[in-house]
Amino acid sequence: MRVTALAGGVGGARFLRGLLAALRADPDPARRDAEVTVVVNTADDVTLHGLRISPDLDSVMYTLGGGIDEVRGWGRGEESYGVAGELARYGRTPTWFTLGDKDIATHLVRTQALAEGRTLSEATAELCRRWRPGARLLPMTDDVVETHVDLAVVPEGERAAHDGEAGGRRVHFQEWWVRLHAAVPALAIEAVGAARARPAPGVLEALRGADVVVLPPSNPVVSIGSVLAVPGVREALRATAAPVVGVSPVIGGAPVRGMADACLAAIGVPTTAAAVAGLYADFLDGWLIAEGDEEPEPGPRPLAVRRRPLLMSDPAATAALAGAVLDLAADLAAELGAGRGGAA
Ligand code: FO1
Repeated sequence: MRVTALAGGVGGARFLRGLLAALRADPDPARRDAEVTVVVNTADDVTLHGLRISPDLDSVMYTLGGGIDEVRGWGRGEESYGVAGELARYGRTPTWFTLGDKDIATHLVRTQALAEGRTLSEATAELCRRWRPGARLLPMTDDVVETHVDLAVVPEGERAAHDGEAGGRRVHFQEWWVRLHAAVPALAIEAVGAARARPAPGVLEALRGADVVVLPPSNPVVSIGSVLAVPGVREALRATAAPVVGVSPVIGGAPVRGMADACLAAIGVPTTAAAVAGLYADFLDGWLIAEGDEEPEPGPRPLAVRRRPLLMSDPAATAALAGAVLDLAADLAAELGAGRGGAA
């Protein structure tokens, strides 16, 4: 069985750990021996202190490989910050993005690989040879795509860049997310470079050739949305014979974690499970929502909706949620196996 997931950072990584646990514990050998491919968002990537940093690839790699900082969901566990302290003493900025000493080794390996002309896919494969995540991690693209955010106002306490500057100052996503805590409203969020980006090797095949495609509860705008912005990805999701099943990242009008509401507000989408399903309506076949949440309006495709506890409060809860996704996919495969073909 081939399972392909799209994923962003922290929430996606935690879900994927539960998915792998559920598969590996399943008595059905098709599930137990499933090949899992994860297509990971790279639009959070940023170059700081001369290092190329891929936060979502690293969150997935460390979480599945056992090296993650469990509390934060990013960076390494048992970390020290000696280098970051030295950089600050040199007056190097930014200091708001804290790089741990062990984490820096990952960025050095990636940066050196890229400098030697290898691709992000190749650098990721090298890093995964150490971490052995138990799934194939693919960047969504090997081209540079970066999320930039147009701020609605000049951040509190900052000087306007020029007289009359009101909104529209453009910052890298990481500055908006980490330094400004997404507290400054965004006029627009753009995955810069996405329109010219090519899917990384294996990405389209992993979507078209899957038996199941899974959308973890990652940020629908800056994580899943960025992956969908890579030309060819959406078409592959529409065309795949696999059932595409997602988990709502929103419970009761609020994001489960992170600040997806700030991102949804920036694109004028309500923070509801139904509205997020609407962003995926042209390819989604199944959607898991929390007990009290509204079902999505009927869209261009039949959508099977199930209510499940969505809080990934511990590994067992996460594995149970992943199991519910696999069960819905199996039910849909049975139906789709019969009727698929005409579905646009
Ligand atoms: N998030 C923060 O809120 N503060 C940080 O200082 C920070 C550093 C950092 C370093 C490496 C890395 O891979 C991720 C890091 N993150 C940090 C998380 C990062 O902003 C992620 O992109 C978000 O969590 C969204 O995925």
